[in-house]
Amino acid sequence: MKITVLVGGVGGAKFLLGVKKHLGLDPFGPADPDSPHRITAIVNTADDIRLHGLQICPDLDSCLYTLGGGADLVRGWGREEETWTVSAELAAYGSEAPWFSLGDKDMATHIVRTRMLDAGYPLSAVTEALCARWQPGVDLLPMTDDRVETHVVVENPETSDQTADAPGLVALHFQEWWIRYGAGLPAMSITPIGADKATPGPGVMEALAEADVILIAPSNPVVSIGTVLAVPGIREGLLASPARIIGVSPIVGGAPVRGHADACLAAIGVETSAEAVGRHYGARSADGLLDGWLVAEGETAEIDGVQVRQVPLMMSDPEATAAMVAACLELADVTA
Ligand code: FO1
Repeated sequence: MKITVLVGGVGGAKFLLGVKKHLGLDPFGPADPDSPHRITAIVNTADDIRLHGLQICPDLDSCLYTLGGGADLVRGWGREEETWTVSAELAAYGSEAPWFSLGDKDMATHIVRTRMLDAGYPLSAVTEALCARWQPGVDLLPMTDDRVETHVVVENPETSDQTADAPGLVALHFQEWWIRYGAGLPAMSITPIGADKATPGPGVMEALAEADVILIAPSNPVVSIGTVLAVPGIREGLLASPARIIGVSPIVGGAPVRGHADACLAAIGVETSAEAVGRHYGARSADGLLDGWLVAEGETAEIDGVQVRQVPLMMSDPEATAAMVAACLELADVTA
């Protein structure tokens, strides 16, 4: 069976653990060469940021480390048993973005990636090289090899007294809005800069066309899934695929399970509920994406043209997540 999954960072990586588990793979181990199954993740790259001369790809790295068994699953990003010596030294020098903590082990990934990018390798080739070490057990495909960067327009938080009466607006890199300000500044707009000129990365369109089922992970609908869909061609590739498309709600009990999806949804005028996000993705029969939509137990969602199922949605461990994946495949009427 070929399963293609659209993913962001933390939530997407945890969801992929469940996909591996459901297909009988060790969630934290390499692919089984004898397995008849193939998992392809189309990963958001619009969170990427260049800092200290290094290209950092948070969502790709969350997948790499989590699926390769090197992630700190409690913190949700970065490496396990991490130290922060270099980051502290950078801050001591007054270097840029001290609010963005870079672990010492994590730094090695960014140095290797940046050297390869500067040597002219596309992000997809770089990711393949990093996967040779980490063996994530799934094909990790950047949504595009082109530069796409989510920026958020907010009221200028740095108003000085002479601009107090007209603070004006400022565009922050997504990471600054997300980390430094905890997504606490109301976003006037959230834009994946460069998406309109980007093309799908190598293997992306094939992964959509050849899938037996396409899953939309419980990632941030705006800055993870929305940005993947913003790459011209990807939405069309989903709709043209013979595979059924099943999404999993990232909202449980009217709140994001993790992160600040509510602040992102507010920015695009979508209510923070499983039903509203399902309607936002839309029914495939009505120019949307979904054939099926998983919501948490006890929740309801009326979405014309979309089959909705209530299942436990807490990804507390790979087994629990595997049960969610099983529910997705059942809804898609495919069996592993
Ligand atoms: N998230 C934080 O909340 N604080 C950080 O200092 C931070 C640093 C960081 C460094 C590398 C990396 O790959 C991810 C990092 N993240 C941090 C998480 C990151 O903001 C998120 O993983 C995604 O970009 C949002 O889903």
